[in-house]
Amino acid sequence: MARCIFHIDLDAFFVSAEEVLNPELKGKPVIVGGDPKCRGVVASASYEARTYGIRAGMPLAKARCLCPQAIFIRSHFPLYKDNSDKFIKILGAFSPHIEPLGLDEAYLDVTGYEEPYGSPEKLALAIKQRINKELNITASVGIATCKVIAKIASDLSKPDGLLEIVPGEEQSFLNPLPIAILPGVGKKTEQALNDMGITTIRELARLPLDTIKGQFGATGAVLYSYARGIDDRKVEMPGESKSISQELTFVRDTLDRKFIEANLHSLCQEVCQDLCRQNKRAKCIAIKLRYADFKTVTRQVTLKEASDVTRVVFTTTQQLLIKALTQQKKPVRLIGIRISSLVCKGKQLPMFDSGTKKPEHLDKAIDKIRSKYGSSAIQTGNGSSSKGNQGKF
Ligand code: TTP
Ligand code: MG
Repeated sequence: MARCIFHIDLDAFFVSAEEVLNPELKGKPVIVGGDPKCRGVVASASYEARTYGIRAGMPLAKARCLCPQAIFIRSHFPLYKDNSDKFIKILGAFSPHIEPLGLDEAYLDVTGYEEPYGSPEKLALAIKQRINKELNITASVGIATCKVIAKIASDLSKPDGLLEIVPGEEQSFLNPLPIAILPGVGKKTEQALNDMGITTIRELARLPLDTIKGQFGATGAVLYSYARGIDDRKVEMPGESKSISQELTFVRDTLDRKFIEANLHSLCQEVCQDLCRQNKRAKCIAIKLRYADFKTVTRQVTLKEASDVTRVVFTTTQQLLIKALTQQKKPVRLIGIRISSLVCKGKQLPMFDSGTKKPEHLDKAIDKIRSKYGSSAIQTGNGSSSKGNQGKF
């Protein structure tokens, strides 16, 4: 039996969440990402802003050049997380087979669950309406027999769209589309395919498996299937994260060690909070430094015992930082931290003496306060002067 897969993606998510709080923003070119005088990038652009050519990932300064009247807003992650949790909960009411991706999109396998609604389209409309009613945000839905086509369909239907590719129509839907629309075709692959004279999925689908595999290896085999509308991947909860990372670009390149350390401490707090939420400890700790000339170095150590204690993680990264700064005396543009080799915490280890437990208790108390009142609600001594644009390692 053919499967019925939905891909559901909220429209201009960060901007939409801001518009709910401030309806005056509606209908205007709005950009979430931060102050255009700073060096961040566009996280989300309203559809009005997109008419000026503004896209996610574009430097804010460039966005301002393209649309000087645009309204720029800083990101508010607790707000987006809250909306995201509600979004996933709504989807779970329609089918238990859910695969969230990022904050604002998910696959839903609704095979069999569409029957009470009369058709997949009617079920999709019910989901869209519920999201709109509860979150006041529009969503776009792609319906198909597999994930890759459902994803492309929802992308093409945006905003506030609904596009169903009925069984048997997969190839004719894909044929005229540009290759760049296929997941897995990045800039390099696109260029390599263009060099082979291939610009549409129809042309890609004509390539023999050996040719495409010879050129792109395992990715080639996947593209071969996708170009034919073949994708057997199940809708399933993603595996647990193997690492956690955070990074920060400073507003100005800096040599000020105390300032870098204070920001490093904030990043350590954030990753340790994430660790605690996942009930894990980390053994491997790494820092990343990008200098003003964009040269990037990483330094890593493995702890004797896995930890989720901010103080332990910070002290370790601080030592790595001092070593790196002593080796290269150049202004720093970006600092990042990544913790990996994550192990499940299980029950409390009996070996801890009360002195070791104290920082752990402190972390937990801080974590509780922050999850209730936001991450700026409480700071410890080191982390009071974060200035920059935060993202992933
Ligand atoms: P997307 O769903 O890719 O984008 P979007 O929801 O803003 O717009 P669309 O209508 O096209 O779906 O990403 C979801 C959110 O993730 C987005 O609102 C902000 C965040 N994000 C970033 O922070 N950086 C990025 O480069 C991208 C693509 C998204
Ligand atoms: Mg979206």
